[in-house]
Amino acid sequence: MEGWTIVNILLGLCLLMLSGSYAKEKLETGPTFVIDYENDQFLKDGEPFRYVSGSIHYFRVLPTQWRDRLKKMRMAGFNALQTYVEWSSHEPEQGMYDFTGMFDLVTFIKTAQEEGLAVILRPGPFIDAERDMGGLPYWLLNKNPSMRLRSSDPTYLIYVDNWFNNVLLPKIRPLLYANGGPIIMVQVENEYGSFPACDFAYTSHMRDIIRQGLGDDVVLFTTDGDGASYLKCGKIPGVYSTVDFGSGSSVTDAFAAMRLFEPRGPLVNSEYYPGWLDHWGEPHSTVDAETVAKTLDTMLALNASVNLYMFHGGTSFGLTSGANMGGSFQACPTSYDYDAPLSEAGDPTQKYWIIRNTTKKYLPLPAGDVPPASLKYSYGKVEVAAKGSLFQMSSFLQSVTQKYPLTFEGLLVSNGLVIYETVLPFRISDPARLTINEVHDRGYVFVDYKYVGMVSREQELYDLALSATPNQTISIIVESQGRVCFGGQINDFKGLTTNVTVKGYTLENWKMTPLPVTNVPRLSSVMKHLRREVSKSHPSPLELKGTPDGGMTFYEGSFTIPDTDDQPQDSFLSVEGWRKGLVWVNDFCLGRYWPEVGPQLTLYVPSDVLMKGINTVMILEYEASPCLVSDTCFVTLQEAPVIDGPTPK
Ligand code: NDJ
Repeated sequence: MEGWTIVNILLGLCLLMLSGSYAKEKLETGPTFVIDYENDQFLKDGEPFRYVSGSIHYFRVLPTQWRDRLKKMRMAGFNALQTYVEWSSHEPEQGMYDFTGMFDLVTFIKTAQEEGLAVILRPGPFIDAERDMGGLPYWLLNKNPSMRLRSSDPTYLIYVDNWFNNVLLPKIRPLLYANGGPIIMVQVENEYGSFPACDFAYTSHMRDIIRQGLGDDVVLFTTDGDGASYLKCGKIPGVYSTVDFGSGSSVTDAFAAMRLFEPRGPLVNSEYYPGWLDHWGEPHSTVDAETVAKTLDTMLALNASVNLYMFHGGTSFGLTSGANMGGSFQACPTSYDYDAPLSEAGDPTQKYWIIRNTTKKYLPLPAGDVPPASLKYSYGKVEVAAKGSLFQMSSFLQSVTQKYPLTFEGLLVSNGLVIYETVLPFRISDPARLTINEVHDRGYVFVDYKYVGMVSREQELYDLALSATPNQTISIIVESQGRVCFGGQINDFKGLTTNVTVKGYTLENWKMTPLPVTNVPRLSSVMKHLRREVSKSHPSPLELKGTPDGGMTFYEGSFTIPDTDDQPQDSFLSVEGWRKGLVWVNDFCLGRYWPEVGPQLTLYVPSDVLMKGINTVMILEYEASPCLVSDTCFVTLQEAPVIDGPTPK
């Protein structure tokens, strides 16, 4: 009996020790994600792994829609999500951080994990992505106007280091795969080889702070264009180099370029373009779905890992879209539909199904049905009425006076419009040449509040014939169309960036009044004053001191949503008949509109900005409203989007 007890105890002890060492081993190995150079593949928990991921930017989709979009991506057989982190969204003003609502990055990443997706994170700090200043905060240019962005300039790095070390990386670390989260890879900078600086001290610094903040258990990578000339400056020692390219490129050549820098390891296309970006005034970009699927198939057959940029583009709500510098300035529209597999409103397109058919050849499709497209509703015409002009509003706003004009950045204005005003101090010839060199980006010129013409960076029109007499007020309302987000000209100051001259004489003593269009609480409170003031005098749009056609004027109206179970639903706001401006629904800024040049003619109105009962629409029209003719002063909420409208020659 006694012997048995001893044996039992010994056996128990052995089991305990065994299970203890097993647990220890499990703890030591933990979840792992590494590059297997020998076999040209990734290893996830020791098993060969290849990802087919898609880009979805949390800052372009309302948080209530995140799960739906991620689920739809997972249901196409995709096993990973790729997203940028946008610094400017999280630190809109220096030292003021926002991780709430649409900027709740941690919840977005956790939602992806819950939906069965690994996460590939691209924290920048520069991201391009057709966002204002490529995602860098505008206020950097206030700190040091000659700051060398994306370089080892210490006046830049001080802010980057603070953002990464003290704010972002501590939030990311617990979400790494090794720590039980979904993040398997983290990108360093973004297509740095396309940036002229080629500052290796900067890219190694970025590598080092990310390593320090995240530890060794995460794969770091870079993404560059598919040519040796890009990879040359993009390559960072100790960081895995990948390439990006669309279906127009040769897969063989593109991966051959990658192999010049990574002779072994998995092949990766970090941005495979199923569509492409748009610019105002240029035809909507589309890419044939069958071609996209065919090239995807070719890459997957090579066991490459591929990220679709974008799987779902979403919307650059508010004033967040950026601009490119091609031959000249090219601003990006509000819609970021991108001709992606999920439309701007998150609906599976034909391209979705075609791509899913390709993915399923290589990765298992999860059980269940693909969530259906969301319901759309045509709420019809919404009548609006003029409420007051920008000039009237300016009397309730604070201004700054300086001898020479300040830029938006100098004034600490993130975006929107600034009214620049001066009094003509001398007699001029009739007409005289008014020169507004380097207006960024569009200037509407008024003499004694009467509109006299426009200057435009996009059209490279910088002067106009001015007829004015001494003591008349010259006002220039300057609009930012979005900061440059790609290439060497990202130090894109807005407003009047040089002096204004009349016949060569510099105009002095400028009063500058920023309009609070990016600050909803401030805008609402100023609108209250404006409504009260204007309602006293009942002016017609013509008397509102805007442009003769009712431009530079605010309009408001409302519509009612019935109290039924299936309401509210997604809708699209058509701005047909309007020229150029901004529109809000229930104080949510849908974005910029400019149907005059297209191709975007409607703005996406997600169901979540709507409510049962009364909903409000507010429009700030810069140029000309349809309201001078009776019965045409409205916008329309319709069921279908139009993002491929006609564009000028
Ligand atoms: O990394 C870039 C990504 O953020 C790469 N792209 C993408 C285009 O959608 C996106 O900006 C490029 N942009 S190459 C430059 C376009 C120039 C017209």
